[in-house]
Amino acid sequence: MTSLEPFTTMLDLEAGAIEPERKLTERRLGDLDGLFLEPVPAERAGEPAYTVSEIPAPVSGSNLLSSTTVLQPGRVGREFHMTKGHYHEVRDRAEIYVTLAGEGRLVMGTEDGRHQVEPMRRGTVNYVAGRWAHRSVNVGGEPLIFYAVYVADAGYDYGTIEEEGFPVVVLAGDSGPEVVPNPRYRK
Ligand code: PAN
Ligand code: ZN
Repeated sequence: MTSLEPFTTMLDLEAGAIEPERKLTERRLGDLDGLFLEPVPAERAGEPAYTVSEIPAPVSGSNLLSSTTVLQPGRVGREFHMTKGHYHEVRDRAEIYVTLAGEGRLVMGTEDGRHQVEPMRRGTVNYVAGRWAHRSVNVGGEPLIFYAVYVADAGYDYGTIEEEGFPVVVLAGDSGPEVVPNPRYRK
């Protein structure tokens, strides 16, 4: 068993920044090519999409990892900016998302084809149950910022979502965001 000494980190509740910053992952729109219904235009490949700033802990089923995600607003075609989305590699590992700013939708799906979409806005606490793949979608005009806490050995399975997608996608409609069946969903 890997245990830690107690420690404290500052989280900027407005900007999501973690102080001191330890592990920052940056994703650009080009990293998401193939996940949107439309290809990411070559001239937009370098556009920042989101950052994930993690509070590290040794990988084990008894430690907790946490991170803030800052997801920039925008669209590719009619589809809102989103994270790659993943199942946890250890399928039954759950997670909690606390939204600090912005407006989003948390799109979730199971391996047997069910889906659920939950709101994200300042103050929402989304419980992502084990075995549910999850993707955050920024449907607003400001960065969507949320703090996530998860079992440290959860891991990431991105490949299944890259191959199959989620059962639904979130598109900009005439009167706001619309959740519609994913025409490219492959089960
Ligand atoms: C989150 C996500 C983060 C970025 O910390 O990893 O929002 O999304 P992708 O990992 O799908 O690119 C989380 O769900 N961790 O388990
Ligand atoms: Zn996760």
